[in-house]
Amino acid sequence: MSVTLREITDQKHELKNFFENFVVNFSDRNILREIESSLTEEILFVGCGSSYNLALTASRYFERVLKVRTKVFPAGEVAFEKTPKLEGKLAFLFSRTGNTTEVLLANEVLGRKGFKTVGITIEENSKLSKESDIPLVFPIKEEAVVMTKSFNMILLSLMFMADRISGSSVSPYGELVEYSERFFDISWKAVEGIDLKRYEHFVFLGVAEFYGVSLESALKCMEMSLTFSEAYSTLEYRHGPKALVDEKTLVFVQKVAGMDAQEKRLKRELESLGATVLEIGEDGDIPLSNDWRSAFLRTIPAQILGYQKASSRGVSPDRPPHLEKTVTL
Ligand code: F1P
Repeated sequence: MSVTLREITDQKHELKNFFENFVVNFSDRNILREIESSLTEEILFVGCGSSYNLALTASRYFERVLKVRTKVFPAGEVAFEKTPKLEGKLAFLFSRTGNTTEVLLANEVLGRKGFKTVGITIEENSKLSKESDIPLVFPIKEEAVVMTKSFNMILLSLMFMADRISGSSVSPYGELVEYSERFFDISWKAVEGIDLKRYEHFVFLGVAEFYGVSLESALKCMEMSLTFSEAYSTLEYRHGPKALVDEKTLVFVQKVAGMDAQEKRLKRELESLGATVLEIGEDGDIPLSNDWRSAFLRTIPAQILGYQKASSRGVSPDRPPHLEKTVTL
């Protein structure tokens, strides 16, 4: 079996185990202390590729529930000091493998600027884990080149932690995790029902946290299936990108509370241009709560789509051309 498929499918059961055995007790004292003392400052979120998308998604939720100010940068911009003046004293650096050069350089630069760095990774023996001030190593095993389940598991943990710190309700997580197995099966069926050979262009739309999720969805489909894929903040799609829509376009909309009418109008418009539009969210084709906390489930349909499209094209999702698991400069 493909290692990538195995890791995507692991989520069916692993999300629940991980939640019950790790997330509910997850509260690193050092990090909590640092976050609490940084609440009036700006917190940096830094990463590359999927880890950048993860940083972006998590940062929006931190802002939402903790009322902190955040800035998100690709690690390369921090590493080579191309950012505006950096303020604050706490930085979250994301790298699944913990050995991506730009992230390690960013860690050094931030250290010199007096930041305390939190190194978020799944590899205990990685350089990031050794070189960051506060290593945060998640107990997740992931071997494939393409990052799948670890994106969702780390996102779930960080969002849960943000809610815990802010004192907001964490009970929706239990319900969402309970639903994850069914959500996986529904997503699988929905993708299986699509005539994938027909589509050569995937579009993912979402706002705020769900924009980060959409970027990650597009990246999955590109990496695995080598299909032109892009992501936009939902209504931005009208402002130019829709020029490329035709009957080979498959659009996924991440539904959000309060934008029902706009989402419906956009769907009708894109369908009239020939596209197929699937909605993820309340009353959608792939039903899911519109709560922001559902972000950790929302890349699953695209992970399945990337895998299925790769198979339909005879491409191996385990060996994406030109890609390596860790980019070293
Ligand atoms: C970051 C990353 C991956 C991507 C690719 C290259 O790696 O961009 O997200 O899938 O294989 O590297 P990491 O810093 O999270 O290990």
